[in-house]
Amino acid sequence: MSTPGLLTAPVVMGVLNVTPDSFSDGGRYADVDSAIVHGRELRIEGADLIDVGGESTRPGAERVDARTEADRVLPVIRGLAAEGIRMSIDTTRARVAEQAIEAGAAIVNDVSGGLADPGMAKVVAAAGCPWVLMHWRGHSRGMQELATYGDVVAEVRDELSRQADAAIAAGVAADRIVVDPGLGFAKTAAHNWALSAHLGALISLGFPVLFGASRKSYLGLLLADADGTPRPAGERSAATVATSVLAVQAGVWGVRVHEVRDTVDALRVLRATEQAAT
Ligand code: PMM
Repeated sequence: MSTPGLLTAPVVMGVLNVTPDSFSDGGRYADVDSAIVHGRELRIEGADLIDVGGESTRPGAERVDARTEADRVLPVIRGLAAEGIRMSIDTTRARVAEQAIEAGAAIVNDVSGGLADPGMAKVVAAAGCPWVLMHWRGHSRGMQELATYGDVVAEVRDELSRQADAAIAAGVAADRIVVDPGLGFAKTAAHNWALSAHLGALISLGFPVLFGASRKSYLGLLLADADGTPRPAGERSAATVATSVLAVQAGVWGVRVHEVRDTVDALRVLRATEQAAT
Protein backbone atom coordinates (compact mmCIF):
# COMPACT_ATOMS: atom_id res chain seq x y z
CA MET A 1 0.00 0.00 0.00
CA SER A 2 1.31 3.46 -0.84
CA THR A 3 0.02 6.61 0.79
CA PRO A 4 0.94 10.17 -0.17
CA GLY A 5 3.72 11.44 2.07
CA LEU A 6 4.39 7.92 3.22
CA LEU A 7 6.96 5.45 2.02
CA THR A 8 5.99 2.37 0.07
CA ALA A 9 5.51 -0.81 2.07
CA PRO A 10 7.20 -2.65 3.62
CA VAL A 11 8.76 0.17 5.61
CA VAL A 12 11.44 -0.60 8.20
CA MET A 13 11.41 1.95 11.01
CA GLY A 14 14.57 1.83 13.14
CA VAL A 15 14.18 2.61 16.86
CA LEU A 16 16.35 5.38 18.31
CA ASN A 17 15.51 5.95 21.96
CA VAL A 18 17.36 8.97 23.35
CA THR A 19 16.46 7.98 26.89
CA PRO A 20 18.34 6.71 29.94
CA ASP A 21 15.64 4.15 30.81
CA SER A 22 14.02 2.36 27.84
CA PHE A 23 13.36 -1.31 28.53
CA SER A 24 14.93 -2.39 25.27
CA ASP A 25 18.06 -0.28 24.85
CA GLY A 26 18.01 1.94 27.95
CA GLY A 27 20.82 4.44 28.16
CA ARG A 28 22.87 3.31 25.19
CA TYR A 29 22.06 6.35 23.07
CA ALA A 30 21.23 8.87 25.77
CA ASP A 31 23.74 11.51 24.62
CA VAL A 32 23.45 13.44 21.38
CA ASP A 33 26.63 12.18 19.74
CA SER A 34 26.03 8.47 20.34
CA ALA A 35 22.39 8.86 19.29
CA ILE A 36 23.41 10.50 16.00
CA VAL A 37 26.01 7.80 15.37
CA HIS A 38 23.42 5.09 15.99
CA GLY A 39 20.83 6.83 13.78
CA ARG A 40 23.40 6.91 10.99
CA GLU A 41 24.14 3.19 11.54
CA LEU A 42 20.45 2.29 11.37
CA ARG A 43 20.16 4.20 8.09
CA ILE A 44 23.19 2.39 6.63
CA GLU A 45 21.68 -0.94 7.72
CA GLY A 46 18.65 -0.10 5.59
CA ALA A 47 16.11 1.70 7.79
CA ASP A 48 13.66 3.71 5.70
CA LEU A 49 12.83 5.86 8.69
CA ILE A 50 14.40 6.48 12.12
CA ASP A 51 11.96 6.79 15.03
CA VAL A 52 13.44 9.25 17.55
CA GLY A 53 11.97 9.18 21.06
CA GLY A 54 12.86 11.08 24.24
CA GLU A 55 10.44 9.58 26.74
CA SER A 56 10.44 5.95 27.85
CA THR A 57 7.10 4.20 27.49
CA ARG A 58 8.02 0.93 29.17
CA PRO A 59 5.31 -0.37 31.53
CA GLY A 60 5.47 1.51 34.84
CA ALA A 61 7.70 4.33 33.53
CA GLU A 62 7.39 7.77 35.14
CA ARG A 63 6.87 10.70 32.79
CA VAL A 64 9.57 13.22 32.02
CA ASP A 65 8.68 16.88 31.53
CA ALA A 66 8.27 18.35 28.05
CA ARG A 67 11.43 20.41 28.30
CA THR A 68 13.57 17.36 29.12
CA GLU A 69 11.95 15.38 26.32
CA ALA A 70 12.53 18.16 23.77
CA ASP A 71 16.12 18.72 24.94
CA ARG A 72 16.85 15.04 24.35
CA VAL A 73 15.41 14.70 20.86
CA LEU A 74 15.78 18.06 19.11
CA PRO A 75 19.59 18.13 18.70
CA VAL A 76 19.50 14.53 17.45
CA ILE A 77 16.78 15.33 14.91
CA ARG A 78 18.66 18.41 13.71
CA GLY A 79 21.87 16.41 13.34
CA LEU A 80 20.28 13.55 11.40
CA ALA A 81 18.11 15.88 9.27
CA ALA A 82 21.28 17.69 8.21
CA GLU A 83 22.42 14.36 6.75
CA GLY A 84 19.15 13.93 4.86
CA ILE A 85 17.90 11.11 7.10
CA ARG A 86 14.11 10.74 7.29
CA MET A 87 12.70 10.56 10.81
CA SER A 88 9.55 10.21 12.84
CA ILE A 89 9.20 11.79 16.27
CA ASP A 90 7.93 9.38 18.92
CA THR A 91 6.02 11.67 21.28
CA THR A 92 2.58 12.17 22.79
CA ARG A 93 3.10 15.92 23.26
CA ALA A 94 1.91 18.45 20.68
CA ARG A 95 4.60 20.99 21.53
CA VAL A 96 7.40 18.43 21.23
CA ALA A 97 5.94 17.21 17.92
CA GLU A 98 5.77 20.77 16.61
CA GLN A 99 9.38 21.49 17.55
CA ALA A 100 10.52 18.15 16.13
CA ILE A 101 8.82 18.89 12.80
CA GLU A 102 10.54 22.28 12.72
CA ALA A 103 13.83 20.50 13.42
CA GLY A 104 13.31 18.10 10.50
CA ALA A 105 11.07 15.19 11.53
CA ALA A 106 8.70 14.10 8.75
CA ILE A 107 6.19 11.93 10.63
CA VAL A 108 4.57 12.05 14.09
CA ASN A 109 4.49 8.71 15.90
CA ASP A 110 2.08 9.18 18.78
CA VAL A 111 1.75 6.17 21.08
CA SER A 112 -1.39 7.73 22.57
CA GLY A 113 -3.09 7.99 19.17
CA GLY A 114 -4.03 11.59 19.90
CA LEU A 115 -5.57 10.87 23.30
CA ALA A 116 -2.82 12.24 25.56
CA ASP A 117 -2.66 15.78 24.22
CA PRO A 118 -5.73 17.47 22.69
CA GLY A 119 -3.41 19.86 20.82
CA MET A 120 -1.75 17.12 18.78
CA ALA A 121 -4.33 16.93 15.96
CA LYS A 122 -3.98 20.65 15.30
CA VAL A 123 -0.19 20.41 15.03
CA VAL A 124 -0.37 17.43 12.68
CA ALA A 125 -3.14 18.99 10.56
CA ALA A 126 -1.14 22.22 10.21
CA ALA A 127 2.03 20.34 9.26
CA GLY A 128 0.16 18.06 6.86
CA CYS A 129 2.48 15.23 7.88
CA PRO A 130 1.66 11.55 8.40
CA TRP A 131 0.51 10.61 11.91
CA VAL A 132 0.89 7.16 13.46
CA LEU A 133 -2.06 6.60 15.80
CA MET A 134 -1.20 3.80 18.18
CA HIS A 135 -3.82 2.00 20.27
CA TRP A 136 -3.52 3.36 23.80
CA ARG A 137 -5.55 3.39 26.98
CA GLY A 138 -3.39 5.36 29.42
CA HIS A 139 0.08 6.46 30.38
CA SER A 140 2.75 3.85 31.09
CA ARG A 141 2.60 4.14 34.86
CA GLY A 142 -0.81 2.48 35.22
CA MET A 143 -1.46 1.05 31.79
CA GLN A 144 -1.24 -2.65 32.57
CA GLU A 145 -4.28 -2.27 34.87
CA LEU A 146 -6.21 -1.23 31.74
CA ALA A 147 -5.47 -4.51 29.94
CA THR A 148 -9.03 -5.81 30.21
CA TYR A 149 -10.84 -6.88 27.06
CA GLY A 150 -13.70 -9.16 26.10
CA ASP A 151 -12.56 -9.45 22.49
CA VAL A 152 -9.18 -7.72 22.24
CA VAL A 153 -9.07 -7.66 18.42
CA ALA A 154 -12.55 -6.14 18.04
CA GLU A 155 -11.99 -3.61 20.83
CA VAL A 156 -8.58 -2.47 19.59
CA ARG A 157 -10.04 -2.17 16.07
CA ASP A 158 -13.00 -0.09 17.32
CA GLU A 159 -10.87 2.14 19.52
CA LEU A 160 -8.37 2.76 16.69
CA SER A 161 -11.25 3.51 14.35
CA ARG A 162 -12.54 6.11 16.82
CA GLN A 163 -9.05 7.61 17.19
CA ALA A 164 -8.79 7.89 13.39
CA ASP A 165 -12.30 9.44 13.14
CA ALA A 166 -11.35 12.03 15.76
CA ALA A 167 -8.16 12.88 13.85
CA ILE A 168 -10.09 13.34 10.62
CA ALA A 169 -12.76 15.45 12.37
CA ALA A 170 -9.93 17.66 13.67
CA GLY A 171 -8.70 18.33 10.14
CA VAL A 172 -6.11 15.62 9.53
CA ALA A 173 -6.31 14.16 6.01
CA ALA A 174 -7.34 10.49 6.02
CA ASP A 175 -4.44 9.61 3.74
CA ARG A 176 -1.97 10.81 6.40
CA ILE A 177 -3.13 8.32 9.03
CA VAL A 178 -1.32 5.13 10.01
CA VAL A 179 -2.67 2.88 12.78
CA ASP A 180 -0.77 0.59 15.15
CA PRO A 181 -2.11 -2.09 17.55
CA GLY A 182 0.26 -0.92 20.30
CA LEU A 183 1.65 -4.27 21.39
CA GLY A 184 2.51 -4.24 25.08
CA PHE A 185 0.55 -1.06 25.80
CA ALA A 186 -2.29 -2.09 28.13
CA LYS A 187 -1.95 -5.61 26.67
CA THR A 188 -0.98 -8.95 28.17
CA ALA A 189 1.09 -11.49 26.24
CA ALA A 190 -2.13 -13.26 25.18
CA HIS A 191 -3.54 -9.97 23.87
CA ASN A 192 -0.36 -9.35 21.85
CA TRP A 193 -0.54 -12.81 20.29
CA ALA A 194 -4.22 -12.40 19.43
CA LEU A 195 -3.56 -9.05 17.73
CA SER A 196 -0.54 -10.46 15.87
CA ALA A 197 -2.64 -13.36 14.62
CA HIS A 198 -5.48 -11.11 13.41
CA LEU A 199 -3.72 -8.20 11.74
CA GLY A 200 -6.18 -8.47 8.86
CA ALA A 201 -8.88 -7.07 11.15
CA LEU A 202 -6.86 -3.88 11.61
CA ILE A 203 -5.78 -3.70 7.96
CA SER A 204 -9.46 -3.83 7.01
CA LEU A 205 -9.91 -0.38 8.61
CA GLY A 206 -8.33 0.90 5.40
CA PHE A 207 -5.30 2.64 6.91
CA PRO A 208 -1.68 1.50 6.63
CA VAL A 209 -0.73 -0.52 9.73
CA LEU A 210 2.51 -0.21 11.68
CA PHE A 211 3.54 -3.21 13.80
CA GLY A 212 5.93 -2.89 16.75
CA ALA A 213 6.84 -6.15 18.48
CA SER A 214 10.57 -5.57 18.66
CA ARG A 215 12.18 -7.00 21.83
CA LYS A 216 8.91 -6.73 23.74
CA SER A 217 8.47 -8.69 26.94
CA TYR A 218 5.91 -11.16 25.56
CA LEU A 219 8.72 -12.46 23.34
CA GLY A 220 10.93 -12.74 26.44
CA LEU A 221 8.19 -14.83 28.07
CA LEU A 222 7.84 -17.05 24.99
CA LEU A 223 11.58 -17.72 25.04
CA ALA A 224 11.90 -18.10 28.82
CA ASP A 225 14.34 -20.60 30.32
CA ALA A 226 13.13 -23.87 31.81
CA ASP A 227 13.06 -22.15 35.22
CA GLY A 228 10.78 -19.43 33.84
CA THR A 229 13.37 -16.64 33.59
CA PRO A 230 12.41 -14.45 30.60
CA ARG A 231 14.94 -14.15 27.78
CA PRO A 232 16.69 -10.73 28.13
CA ALA A 233 15.61 -7.93 25.75
CA GLY A 234 18.87 -7.98 23.79
CA GLU A 235 18.45 -11.70 22.97
CA ARG A 236 15.04 -11.55 21.31
CA SER A 237 16.30 -10.67 17.84
CA ALA A 238 15.38 -13.85 15.94
CA ALA A 239 11.93 -13.88 17.52
CA THR A 240 11.46 -10.22 16.59
CA VAL A 241 12.48 -10.87 13.00
CA ALA A 242 9.98 -13.74 12.82
CA THR A 243 7.18 -11.43 14.01
CA SER A 244 8.13 -8.82 11.40
CA VAL A 245 8.14 -11.32 8.53
CA LEU A 246 4.76 -12.69 9.59
CA ALA A 247 3.31 -9.18 9.94
CA VAL A 248 4.54 -8.06 6.52
CA GLN A 249 3.22 -11.29 5.03
CA ALA A 250 -0.14 -10.47 6.63
CA GLY A 251 -0.10 -7.08 4.87
CA VAL A 252 1.15 -4.45 7.31
CA TRP A 253 2.68 -1.25 5.95
CA GLY A 254 5.69 -1.15 8.25
CA VAL A 255 7.57 -2.63 11.19
CA ARG A 256 9.24 -0.75 14.04
CA VAL A 257 12.42 -2.59 15.05
CA HIS A 258 15.74 -2.28 16.86
CA GLU A 259 17.59 -4.81 14.67
CA VAL A 260 17.33 -3.18 11.26
CA ARG A 261 19.85 -5.24 9.33
CA ASP A 262 18.38 -8.62 10.27
CA THR A 263 14.88 -7.33 9.51
CA VAL A 264 15.86 -5.96 6.09
CA ASP A 265 17.58 -9.27 5.24
CA ALA A 266 14.56 -11.31 6.27
CA LEU A 267 12.18 -9.10 4.29
CA ARG A 268 14.38 -9.53 1.23
CA VAL A 269 14.00 -13.29 1.61
CA LEU A 270 10.24 -12.86 1.84
CA ARG A 271 10.14 -10.66 -1.26
CA ALA A 272 12.32 -13.02 -3.31
CA THR A 273 10.07 -15.91 -2.33
CA GLU A 274 6.91 -13.98 -3.18
CA GLN A 275 8.36 -12.93 -6.55
CA ALA A 276 9.34 -16.49 -7.38
CA ALA A 277 5.80 -17.64 -6.58
CA THR A 278 4.15 -15.34 -9.13
N1 PMM B 1 6.51 0.78 21.10
C1 PMM B 1 7.33 1.51 21.87
C2 PMM B 1 7.55 2.89 21.61
N2 PMM B 1 6.95 3.49 20.57
N3 PMM B 1 5.51 3.37 18.71
C3 PMM B 1 4.69 2.68 17.93
N4 PMM B 1 4.08 3.29 16.90
N5 PMM B 1 4.45 1.35 18.13
C4 PMM B 1 5.01 0.67 19.17
O1 PMM B 1 4.73 -0.54 19.33
C5 PMM B 1 5.89 1.38 20.04
C6 PMM B 1 6.12 2.76 19.76
C7 PMM B 1 8.02 0.87 23.05
O2 PMM B 1 9.15 0.16 22.67
P1 PMM B 1 10.69 0.72 22.84
O3 PMM B 1 10.90 1.03 24.29
O4 PMM B 1 11.54 -0.37 22.33
O5 PMM B 1 10.84 1.97 21.99
